[in-house]
Amino acid sequence: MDDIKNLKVNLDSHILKSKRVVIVPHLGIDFDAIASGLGLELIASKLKKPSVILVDDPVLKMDQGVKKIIDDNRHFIIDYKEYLQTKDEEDYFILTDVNKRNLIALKEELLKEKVLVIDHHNVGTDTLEAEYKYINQKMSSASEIITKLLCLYRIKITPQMATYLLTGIYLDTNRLTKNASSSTFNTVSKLLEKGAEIHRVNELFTEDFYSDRKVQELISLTNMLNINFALASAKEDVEYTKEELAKAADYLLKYRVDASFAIGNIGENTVSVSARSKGTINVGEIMQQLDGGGNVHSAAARLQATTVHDVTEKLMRVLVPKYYNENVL
Ligand SMILES: [Mn+2]
Repeated sequence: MDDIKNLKVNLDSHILKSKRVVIVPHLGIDFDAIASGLGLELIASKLKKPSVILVDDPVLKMDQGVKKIIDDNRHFIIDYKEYLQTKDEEDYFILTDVNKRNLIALKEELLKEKVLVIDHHNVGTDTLEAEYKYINQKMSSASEIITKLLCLYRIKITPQMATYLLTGIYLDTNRLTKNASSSTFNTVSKLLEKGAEIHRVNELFTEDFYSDRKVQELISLTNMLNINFALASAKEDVEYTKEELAKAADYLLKYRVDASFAIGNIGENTVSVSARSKGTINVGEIMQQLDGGGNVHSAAARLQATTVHDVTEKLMRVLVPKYYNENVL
C-alpha cells in the first residue's frame, strides 16, 4: 500500500479510538510545524474528534509570522500548563515535524506509547517510541505530507490554510531553492489551486528589522573554510533564536559552498548550531556527531553548558579533521 494511504489508515483507527487529539509540534515552533499542526486539526475534526495543538514556546522568541498564525488560531492552541489541567487518559498524541523526545514539550511518560509520528527529519537514538511512525525524508516538509493527506481525505483546504501550508513548504525548501522534488512542486501547485496567496506567504516571512540586522551581523562574521564550508560563529554575548541561526545558515547557501553552519548562543547556557547543505554533504550526519540531527539538507544541534567558541572548535574537528590537525593544533 502507498505510504500515505497507510498513514491515513493508521490515523483513522487511532484518532477514532481516542477522546481528544493532542497535536505536538517541535519546540522552537516554525511555519512548517504550525501549518502541519493546523492541517492535522482539520483531519481530527473530519473524524469528529476535538483536537488541540500544544505550543509551549516563549512568545518573545517566536518569529512574528509564526506568532501571527498562532494568534489567528488561538482556540486550537494550548500550552503545557493548560495541557496538564485538561489531560485525559484517552488523549491521543500526534507528533508533527518532529520525532525526537528532547525536541517536544511533553515528557515521554505522558505519552504512554499512545502516539503517532509524522515527520520528515532523520531518526536517531532519541527518536520516540510510537505506535506508528510515518517518517519520510524525501518529503520537503511536514506541510507537504499533510497537504497530500488532506487531499486523500478530500478535506476542503481554505485559501488561508493553503497559504499556511505553502509557507511551511517555503520555509523548509528555502523558497523552493533546495530539497524540492517534483512531488513538492505538485503539492505547491495544488495549494495555489486552493487559493494560496504568494503575497501573503511573503508577508508572513517579512523580517523584523532588528532580528534581520542580527542575522546579517552573524553572516558578516562568517569564516569561509577553503573546503567549501561556510561557518558563522556568533559573538558570545548576543542571544539568537534558533530561527535566526537557521536564517543565517540558509542565507550562506547562496555562496559557492557545499554546506553552511551558524552557531550562536540561544540563552540558558545553551549553544545551538544550524546546518544547511545544497545536497552533496549530509549535514544530518555531521550534526549527529554533535548529538543533534536532521536530514541531508537541513539539520541542527543544541549543546548545553558550553560556549560558541567551544562548539565552533568541536564542529571544526568534525568538519575538517585533517585541516584541523595540520593547521590549528
Ligand atoms: Mn519541517
